[in-house]
Amino acid sequence: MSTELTLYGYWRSSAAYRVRIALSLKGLAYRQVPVHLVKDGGQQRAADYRALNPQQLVPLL
Ligand SMILES: N[C@@H](CCC(=O)N[C@@H](CS)C(=O)NCC(=O)O)C(=O)O
Repeated sequence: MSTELTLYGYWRSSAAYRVRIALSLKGLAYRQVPVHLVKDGGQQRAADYRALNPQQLVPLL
């Protein structure tokens, strides 16, 4: 069984950076989806992201 990991993050987010480090140390492949925390008033507040993560924070794995 294989699971595709998706990391929603922002390049300046230290919390997302820590998850990238952990995934790298584990050797896990993942795809990244950028969530811009400033653009458009913060894409973490957009309805489509809020549906994925009601906390409206990155990272989301
Ligand atoms: N305890 C959370 C912290 C997540 C967090 O604070 N993320 C910040 C970026 S580092 C964020 O999404 N901020 C967006 C906002 O406050 O609207 C975690 O470790 O995942």
